[in-house]
Amino acid sequence: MSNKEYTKEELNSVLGQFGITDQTDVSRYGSGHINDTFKVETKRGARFILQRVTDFFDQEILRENIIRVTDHLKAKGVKTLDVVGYENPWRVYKFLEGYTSVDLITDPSQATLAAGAFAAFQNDLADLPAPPLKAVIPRFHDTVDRLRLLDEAASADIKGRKASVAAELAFIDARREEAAKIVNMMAKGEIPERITHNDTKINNVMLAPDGSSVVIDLDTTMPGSALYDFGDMVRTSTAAAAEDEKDLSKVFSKKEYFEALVRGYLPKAKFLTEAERENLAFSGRLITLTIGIRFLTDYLAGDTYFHTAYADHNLVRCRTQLKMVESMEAQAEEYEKIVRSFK
Ligand code: ADP
Ligand code: GN1
Ligand code: MG
Repeated sequence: MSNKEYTKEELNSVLGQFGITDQTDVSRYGSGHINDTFKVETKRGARFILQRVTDFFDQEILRENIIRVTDHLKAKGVKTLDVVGYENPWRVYKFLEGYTSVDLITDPSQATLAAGAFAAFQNDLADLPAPPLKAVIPRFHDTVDRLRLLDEAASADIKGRKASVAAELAFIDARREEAAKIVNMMAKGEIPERITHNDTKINNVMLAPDGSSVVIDLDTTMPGSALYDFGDMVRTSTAAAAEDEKDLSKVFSKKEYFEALVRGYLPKAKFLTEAERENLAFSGRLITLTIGIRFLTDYLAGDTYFHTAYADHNLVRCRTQLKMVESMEAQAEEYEKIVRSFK
């Protein structure tokens, strides 16, 4: 879906609902694929993030989850998103001054910091009082269900694109069995369900020069697996090139960054069970394949879910994900060894 256009009047009227009337500039911000995000500058100098939440989420559940999670973290003295106001489908956060997010890591220390931040996030939410957070998008990381949705989109083929993605479909088909591994282990109780972030891509953590960090984009914080969180860090933090790089020769997973991630994650993720630790390296391949499946599904279904900037953007993204899977498969033994070396 291309970014929706809003008139100045619409945005001013929304800001008015939140008591903000002295804005000097409201402009598109960040590179998130889901929500419509704006940076708001004001006369008094205060800055805000205004977001229009996607209609794909259950809005009421989302609002409740965000408020519970941010309140819980704040009560613990953990820096988190500061909610100025929340009126579905819009919300305003204070702008996190002094922090930046990156789409691509340029130094391994960023991977170490990000991994530590996401591990701490899981720790900090482990004692969130009952009831459990509800699922904003049910079966979000359920790879088996994601394959079912891909099959549906391929059979319907509403855009007539299926024939052109035969190679991508074959790549995915060859991995169907292993794609079910974690879903099956969770169903059998061999991998525990925890409160997890579920969208740990590198631009969802804001970093400051002094090494402090704030985990953002809390929309998918809900019951999940620590493996999916670690896996998405591997997908995005070990990437040598952008998620939409067209030159696939530039796309691979960097071992040095994988090691930096494990170094940041394991010391703070003492909660992991043996079965979780054993699947950390695998989880990178799995979640990368899953996101590849999701990009391809959206491409076949006519690009309705992820924001796209051009016609085959989702296909380009799918191809980088499959290339990343190949690269991680080629380094699987080395990645396993790195995880074991931190015991
Ligand atoms: P999406 O769900 O679409 O990815 P995000 O909540 O991740 O939306 O926001 C998109 C981007 O906006 C982030 O990657 C980050 O760069 C920036 N951002 C979000 N919240 C804040 C904030 N409170 N302060 C500063 N920047 C922010
Ligand atoms: C989306 O919202 P954003 O851009 O941080 C998506 C993730 C995908 C990611 C792929 C709620 O993340 O699941 O992994 O794009 N978020 C949602 O880049 O679907
Ligand atoms: Mg985001």
